Amino acid sequence: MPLARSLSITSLSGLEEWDEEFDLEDAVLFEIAWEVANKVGGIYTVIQTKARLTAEEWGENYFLVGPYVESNVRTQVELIEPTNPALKRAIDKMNSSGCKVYFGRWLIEGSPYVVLIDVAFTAWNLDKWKKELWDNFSIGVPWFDREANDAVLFGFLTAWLLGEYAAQCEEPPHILAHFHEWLAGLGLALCRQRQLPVATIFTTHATLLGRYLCAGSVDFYNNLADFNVDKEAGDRQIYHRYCLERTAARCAHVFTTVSQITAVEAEHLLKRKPDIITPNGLNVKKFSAMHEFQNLHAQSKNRIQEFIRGHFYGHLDFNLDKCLFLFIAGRYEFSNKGADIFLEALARLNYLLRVNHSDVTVVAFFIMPARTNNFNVETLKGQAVRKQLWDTAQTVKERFGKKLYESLLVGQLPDVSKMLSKDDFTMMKRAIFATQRQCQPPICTHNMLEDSNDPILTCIRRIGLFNSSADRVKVIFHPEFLSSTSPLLPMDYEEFVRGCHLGVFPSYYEPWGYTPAECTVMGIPSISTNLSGFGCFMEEHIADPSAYGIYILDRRYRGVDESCNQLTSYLFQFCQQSRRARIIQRNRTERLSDLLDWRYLGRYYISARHMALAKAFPDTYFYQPHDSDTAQGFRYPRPASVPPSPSLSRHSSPRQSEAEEDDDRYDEDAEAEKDRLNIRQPLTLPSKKGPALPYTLPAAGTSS
Ligand code: G6P
Ligand code: 1S3
Repeated sequence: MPLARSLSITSLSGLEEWDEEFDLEDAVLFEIAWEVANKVGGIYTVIQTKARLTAEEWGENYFLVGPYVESNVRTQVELIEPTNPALKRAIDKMNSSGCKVYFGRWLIEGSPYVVLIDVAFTAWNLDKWKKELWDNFSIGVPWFDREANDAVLFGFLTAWLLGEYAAQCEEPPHILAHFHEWLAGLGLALCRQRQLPVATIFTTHATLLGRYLCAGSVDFYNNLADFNVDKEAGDRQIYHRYCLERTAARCAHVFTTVSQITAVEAEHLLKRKPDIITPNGLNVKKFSAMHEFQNLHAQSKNRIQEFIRGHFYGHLDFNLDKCLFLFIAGRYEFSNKGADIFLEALARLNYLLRVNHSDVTVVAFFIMPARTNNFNVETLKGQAVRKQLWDTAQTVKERFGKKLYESLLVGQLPDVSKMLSKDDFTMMKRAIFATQRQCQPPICTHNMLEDSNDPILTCIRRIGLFNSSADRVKVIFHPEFLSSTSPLLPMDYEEFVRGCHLGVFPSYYEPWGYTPAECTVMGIPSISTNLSGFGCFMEEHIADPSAYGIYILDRRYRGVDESCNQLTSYLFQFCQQSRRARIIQRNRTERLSDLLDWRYLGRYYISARHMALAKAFPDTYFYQPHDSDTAQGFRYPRPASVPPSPSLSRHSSPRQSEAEEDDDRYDEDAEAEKDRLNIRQPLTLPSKKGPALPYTLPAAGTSS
């Protein structure tokens, strides 16, 4: 059986190269999550992007386990015969006992093997398994909770699979099973209760109780240590889910979470301190030409501008060249994701831009899926009107060109006054008349099912940002994820992000936060918070984050109003930057992408796996605790081109002197090179195997 025994990563500029020499022996890795080949939220991104590196390390011995969802399998998975003989026997045995278990390759980077289990097919076992759950764990799951029922079925089926696999192996196997989130956690608890030869890891990507408490009106971070967790879970009718989650966390050989802030939360709410923090990475795309991502920004921005031309038809009284595109995107959790303070800050920014007579216009997009019944007529009409104007211009241009050509053919300069006919003028006037509009350009692109009590729309009504001519800040709410096949804004999410100027994610509850990380690797600046895993991670590893276009809002030590003022001032400063300053800032942002690459961050997952193997099979594996206690951690220094004096570099936006702005000889590449050299020199790097993130309690903080 081919085995990948060590992994060598050498391609990270500025960051430490690393080798893993841990001998995996015959170990087999199963990674189990409800979001394997099944996109629901952020965990899908974790697993899908990490697969390539994990497959490189584990080769043929890596299997992802998830639920069988026919529509997903049709588009993402190639079903094949199981490659591993023991696994084949295990799957055959389960299938002959009334289960439906499939094996295939997931068609993503790394093409990992997947075992997909049809939980509905085995639903006839639900009552029996719920009784077993009650008898062994005293956890009762109510009949009406569909998601929890799925968690029970999935848990028993994955434990069955692992047990069956162990039974089918000729030699005593070394199985490592990594479970993600509460929906998969029961399988872990069952492995331990049945004493299977399985080393277990549980990763929580958010705690159930944390998410629920933050969404309410609770002062979460100031009271973390004081919550009566059983009561809080009971009050919110999630006690059984909470018990499943806490059991998995408590039973695991190794317990991990995605950030330090969630580690503290887990310690208080799940009553176990994580053994290691496993931050989320991404697959970073490297372009051969250094400025390619800048070109992509310009191309995507043009497409967003086209959309804006249609959306604001009849009211295009602002300069598109001076228009900045801001956006927030993600799961529609109004206050957890900070949409509330973003709107409030936009209202304040609108005021500031107006009183300062700024020529900048800001368009803020809200991309958060809500219940709708399709696009609304007014938005579709906008794009139709734009198209008609374009077609009219093309027709007139063609006629004009033909006359010009004919005149030149006979050796004459054309009589310009006769180049356009009466019909041409009529057609153009008709097209212009069609752009008349009695209403303001719409805020929302769709017909909302709960328009009157939708939180974003209600807030917009209160703060009065109605896309009027006088407003310097316009708002567009697109309550559906983006798609390149949309008739309205035909762009996929990545293209859209590239075309924007700034991502704004002022979350109150955000264990990690992929959205700002995705912005970073595309070279787009972003605003996150010191209550998000990403924000804290960047704050810890970059000396002057805002110089790199990573603005971190303080939501921990400030009240809501103060945070909102800080957000407003970040936005206002951003609006004051010149184009050149934005370009330089994007270059700096993009330079951080190695830090977020799985090829760098994957090491924490690797450490977690080694730790679990050594705990479960101490006779075979030995895990050398790293010297993280003494490691200083690494830090990107502030860019060399940022003036050292705080007075000159307030908030570190890359503002040049007037002379630089006007100086054609100002060499942006030289500036970039200077920064790069500076990054390489003074780094203090983490230990080789090091999950070196220190573990500290956050100081008591903000109120919600
Ligand atoms: C990229 C392109 C430039 C373009 C600029 C616009 O850097 O390479 O050609 O001028 O984007 O930047 P802005 O921040 O104004 O969208
Ligand atoms: C969770 O998804 P969410 O948006 O509900 O998991 C993600 C992946 O670990 C994480 O990035 C995010 O903060 C969590 O909240």
